[in-house]
Amino acid sequence: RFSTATVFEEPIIPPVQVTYTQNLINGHFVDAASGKTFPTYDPRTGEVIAHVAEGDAEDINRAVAAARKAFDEGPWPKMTPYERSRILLRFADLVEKHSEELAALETWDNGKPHEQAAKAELPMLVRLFHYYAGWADKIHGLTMPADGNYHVQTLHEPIGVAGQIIPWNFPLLMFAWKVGPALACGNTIVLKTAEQTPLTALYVAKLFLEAGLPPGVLNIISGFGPTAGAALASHMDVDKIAFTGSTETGKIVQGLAARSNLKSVTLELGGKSPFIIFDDADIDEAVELAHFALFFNQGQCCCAGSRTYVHERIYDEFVEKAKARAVRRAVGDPFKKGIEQGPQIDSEQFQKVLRYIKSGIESNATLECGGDRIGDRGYFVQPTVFSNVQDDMLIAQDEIFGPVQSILKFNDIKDVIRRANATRYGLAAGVFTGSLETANTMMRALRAGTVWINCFDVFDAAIPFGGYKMSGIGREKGIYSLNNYLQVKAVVSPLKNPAW
Ligand code: TXE
Repeated sequence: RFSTATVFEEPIIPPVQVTYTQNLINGHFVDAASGKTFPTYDPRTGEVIAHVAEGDAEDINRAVAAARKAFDEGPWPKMTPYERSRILLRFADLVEKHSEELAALETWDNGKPHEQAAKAELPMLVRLFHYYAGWADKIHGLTMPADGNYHVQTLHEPIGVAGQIIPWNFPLLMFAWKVGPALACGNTIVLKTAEQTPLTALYVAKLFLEAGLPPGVLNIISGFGPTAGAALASHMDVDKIAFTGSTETGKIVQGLAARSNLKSVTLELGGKSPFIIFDDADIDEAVELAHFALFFNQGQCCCAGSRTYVHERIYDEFVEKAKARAVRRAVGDPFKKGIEQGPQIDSEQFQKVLRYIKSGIESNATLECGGDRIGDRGYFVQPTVFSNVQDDMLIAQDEIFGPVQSILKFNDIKDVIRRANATRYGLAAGVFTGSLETANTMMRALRAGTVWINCFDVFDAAIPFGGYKMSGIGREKGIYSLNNYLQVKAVVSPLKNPAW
């Protein structure tokens, strides 16, 4: 039933080579202080792609020292905003020029469909840096009237050294969401990539150097969370930490920040986003959108529509069609044209997804299709659909982060609002309806950082993204993301001659 044939063929050789595997510190690619390396794997086969430098606390120290110097002594924060903007634009042009290699490297390291990387993610990467280049010279404070004879103004200044920890599901886009605003605002950076996907950030960091970014402004460390990541979050010379990943690790990062120097923290964490389909919806469109909302990127999206609520009047028809769509999903070598779904990122995530599928079966949800791995190597999972899912089942509560759709039934708008909001998460929500009134009610009632009406996963450089509740703190992208990387200084001086 699934397009398994492709999975068993010899994997397509990626049209790219691995060039950069060392850490980038102060403008130079260097080995880890310990001399250690760790392997990064091809999720199609589980085979090693390359060994990369394994950064730990000492490498973080060195990178932070470089970033500190680049911030305190310049030239970065002292350059004119226009000069900074030009470097960001030159970088975006270089990314565009190297899009093919970058898309191939992203697919190789991550397993996502190459068409998705090449046609959607690389253009978005370029777009994001154009967007932030546009902000660089438009950041400024205010003047305000105050009681008494005073001239009052605010300066919007960079925070300093930003520590950034990113996940593996969108390695390049997560890089852009973090690095773009931090640089536009004049900060310097130490970024730790996810241990599963270290390759593309190193490649684009080289492009940044080519674009004229001064040494020490952007430092990239490959390495693991409890060592390199924890060292960054607890470093006394880091002024701000931005993290994307699981809610559990987000709590650790916030704790480390609090226990060290109280650096400011922004977090983009997990989700269990509802996608709610009313009975006035076009069923075929709703099925396709709900399928996309969940299965996109192998289900490895923090905002995945992972609780599909369907009105009881259209429930049976919806389930039949959702199942048919999942069975048709083209799974296989992500380098192959037309493939919609590649492997999960690694063995740990693969096992986690299979465990949740087992839990769904054991809790008596109806397994409509899928439920198992595909093939006997790599981390391919059958597109899986459960119906008759109840709110208290684990598969309706936890973030599965895989190609597993849970379809729940509702019959009343008040009831579905309550159930949709009854979660510790609040990242995103989707609503599908033909009624303006229903849409208006839902967009206000849902407690989530994004509400998509009759669409899902619409991302744009200008649209803010972030979570309510345990899905995070702060917003990335758009004008709101600048707040994460700026502090406000109030400047007050007496007016000697108020008549002027
Ligand atoms: O996440 P972690 P993992 C969710 C998803 C997934 C689960 C586990 O449900 O199944 O998290 O994935 C670094 N101090 N999301 O284990 O641990 C780590 O090295 C400092 C949602 O990959 O949160 C990596 O760079 N840093 C999500 C980053 O944190 C630490 C994206 C994310 O890893 C650390 C990914 C520590 N003690 C997973 N421990 C989303 N919101 O998009 C780990 N890290």
